Amino acid sequence: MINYKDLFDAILNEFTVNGEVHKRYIHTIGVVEMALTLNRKLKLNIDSDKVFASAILHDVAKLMPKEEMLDIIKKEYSDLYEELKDYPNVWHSFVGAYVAKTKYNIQDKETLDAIKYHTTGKINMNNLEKLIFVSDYIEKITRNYESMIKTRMMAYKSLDDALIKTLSDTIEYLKKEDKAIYGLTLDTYNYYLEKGRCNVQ
Ligand code: DGI
Ligand code: FE
Ligand code: FE
Repeated sequence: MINYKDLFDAILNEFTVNGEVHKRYIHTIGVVEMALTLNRKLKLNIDSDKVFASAILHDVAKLMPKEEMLDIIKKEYSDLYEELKDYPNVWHSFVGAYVAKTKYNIQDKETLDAIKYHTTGKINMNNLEKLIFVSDYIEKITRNYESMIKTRMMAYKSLDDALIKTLSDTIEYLKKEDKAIYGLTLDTYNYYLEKGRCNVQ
């Protein structure tokens, strides 16, 4: 059973730094709002406790010091350490799943996986994973660039179309910024490149 108020309070506390509420908090509230809205509008029928918990906790590790994150990856994801170590932007999603489990007692595997893969995606995502991945990109409070507004309009009609657009925009952005693309992000992109793949569960 998820206690909504406890999680709201906890995340406000996570994202309050030196007495100031960090922008990450309002981004998180935006993701909660978007994920619950899309779940309803698209009639995905995903358990709302899972949607709420994965949305509110998706960036829970975002402000954790990098050394602390790397320590957790070394211990908890030792098999991924070598490949993950050069991709600090990706760490918070893996570490976030660990924090959700150990600090916030989330036991549901689907919720934990939606957090774990919210940055990279993965092949063969379920609807909850797709929902959190897309909502993270198009939430209304802090993501208001023109290209995202287009993706948002798309998402109100088709989660799969929005997923492909989110993936291609992310890859484009990383290329433009000359950033190395993590293997799992590329695998996800390649997997979903052919639109037909989206409906394979
Ligand atoms: O945590 P958020 O800012 O809400 O969003 P996010 O978790 O999707 O992504 C965080 C950052 O990670 C964003 O600047 C894009 C970057 N990122 C996503 N995939 C990859 C990546 N960076 C690298 N280097 N490689 C990736 O594959
Ligand atoms: Fe994130
Ligand atoms: Fe986010």
